[in-house]
Amino acid sequence: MSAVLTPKDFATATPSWWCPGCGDYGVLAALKSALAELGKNPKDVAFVSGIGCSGKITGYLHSYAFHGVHGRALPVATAVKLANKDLTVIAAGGDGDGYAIGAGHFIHAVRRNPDMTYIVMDNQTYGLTKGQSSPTSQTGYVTGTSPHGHPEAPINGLGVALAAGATFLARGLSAHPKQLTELLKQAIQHKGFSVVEVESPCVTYNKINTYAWFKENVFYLDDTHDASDKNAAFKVLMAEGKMPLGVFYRHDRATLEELLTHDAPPVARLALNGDLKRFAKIQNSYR
Ligand SMILES: Cc1ncc(C[n+]2csc(CCOP(=O)(O)OP(=O)(O)O)c2C)c(N)n1
Ligand code: SF4
Ligand SMILES: [Mg+2]
Repeated sequence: MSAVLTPKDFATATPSWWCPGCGDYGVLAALKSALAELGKNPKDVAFVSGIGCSGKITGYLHSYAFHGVHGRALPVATAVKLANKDLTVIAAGGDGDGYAIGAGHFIHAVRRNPDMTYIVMDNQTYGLTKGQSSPTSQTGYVTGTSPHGHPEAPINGLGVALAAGATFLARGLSAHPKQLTELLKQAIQHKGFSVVEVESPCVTYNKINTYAWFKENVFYLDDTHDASDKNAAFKVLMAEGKMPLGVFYRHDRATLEELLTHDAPPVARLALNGDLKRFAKIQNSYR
């Protein structure tokens, strides 16, 4: 591996299962660029994902990786961070993974503020299971399970996170690699829990939120937005109309690791020579 790392150093040989044109390719490319530009090494990165088309991303990024259970990426990633504080921990998953089945974990991870980055790959649908409605689907989205149109209003995931005590909130678009790389770099560098929601079109199932739709319906926050102002962040996140992109909020407070001050050795450094007889006895007591 060359001394100066490039995005290629973060590539795996795994053939992609994503459909041609899927927005998730843009997320992967931007993440590789961000890690290379930050001078990270694959051995210093642990990448955890949920289940979904989005969750496959861990297979395509050369790093330590755990492709886990639907909606459960964040507790796993938090444990990885607590056991190995020197690792750069990144978690990723879909809008269903993070805002539906994993919503409870999402709120509490935000509240606990472990130092890691969470990427919500938002395609406004359940891609892997063939295009059902998700918590971010637009009202009226017609799917196999909502033939008369999805009746619910979309959730405001970043607004929820701000209310839960978020310390870094951003939104990007997978079709804008330069801007997305910059957002991901800032998120990874932030000390605390960074949420980056990336609009990542599902070209196969979502015929509403297409690349053309995003072109017409997004705008970038300009210099007048003060990302240290929580009320300003709320205002811009709650506003009706076009979807804002950029960094909404940035705030410093103690991380989960800093608050856990006991001096137990990291789990990763414990010898695997436990008392197996005692372990069996404990297990048997629960039969
Ligand atoms: C516990 C559990 N419930 C349901 C499923 C079925 N399932 C797999 S992926 C998925 C939703 C995927 O949507 P999303 O998280 O938005 O990811 P995408 O495929 O759109 O990237 C569901 C419901 C599962 N694998 N595990
Ligand atoms: S089904 Fe949609 S989200 Fe899944 S790989 Fe294909 S385009 Fe991407
Ligand atoms: Mg999805």
